Amino acid sequence: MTSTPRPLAVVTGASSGIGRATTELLCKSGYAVHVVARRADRLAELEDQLGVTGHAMDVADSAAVDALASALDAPAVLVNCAGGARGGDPVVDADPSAWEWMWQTNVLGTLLFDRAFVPKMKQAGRGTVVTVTSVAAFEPLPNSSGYSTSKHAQSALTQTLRSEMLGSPIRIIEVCPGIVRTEFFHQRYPDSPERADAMYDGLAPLEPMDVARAIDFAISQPPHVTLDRIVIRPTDQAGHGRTHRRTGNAHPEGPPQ
Ligand code: 8X3
Repeated sequence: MTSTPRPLAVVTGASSGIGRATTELLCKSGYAVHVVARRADRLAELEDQLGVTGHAMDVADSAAVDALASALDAPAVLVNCAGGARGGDPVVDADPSAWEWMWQTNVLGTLLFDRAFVPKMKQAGRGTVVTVTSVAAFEPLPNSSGYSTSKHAQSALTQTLRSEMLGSPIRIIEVCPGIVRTEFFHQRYPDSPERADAMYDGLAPLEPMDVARAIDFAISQPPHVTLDRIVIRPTDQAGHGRTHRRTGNAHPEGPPQ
């Protein structure tokens, strides 16, 4: 008796946070998951714990992305989760190298993975692409211009791809999370762990698994159903930078970004 091969999934930014939680759920659902991240040690842990296959690379490395796509069959699911923010300065003090990193990782990284894998999905006659953007993809926030512009661009890329896929069975899903308890703020403010921790003061943020469940739900809909754009926030957040906090350290408009 021959066994049916498991459907393939590719997840970028899988070493922590939403990417990792999504990988866990995809494994539970029976996907053979290929995980992409920069940190090889984290990938090795994931391989041990979840039985996934790790690929240590930068998502903005076009040759590496193309080589990975050539080595794999068409995935049933691609999750673009790699990304992040660097710094929190006003526009007039913006650091171009931080902008470059954000645009490379958030925008170009998504483009390279879409460009490498979507044609294979089309050829296979099925596929779902999930791109994790942010509430910053449609709500700019002061002191967050590099992140917000890159997330707007990533969202525009995703919406454009959806239009271009019209008439094909490929589903394009955008997930826009608000505040999630991840390494996001610590990577954003590496020199100020206090500033990073303050982002969670007095509120109940989303946990990575909250977002992963939404992704899992979207993926598991019947093929004719596309959850086009999912906005998911903590109940304590009414807008990007607009939060309800229960401590004395209240930030009615959010702490300075
Ligand atoms: C980050 C969203 O609200 O934590 O993507 O700044 S927020």
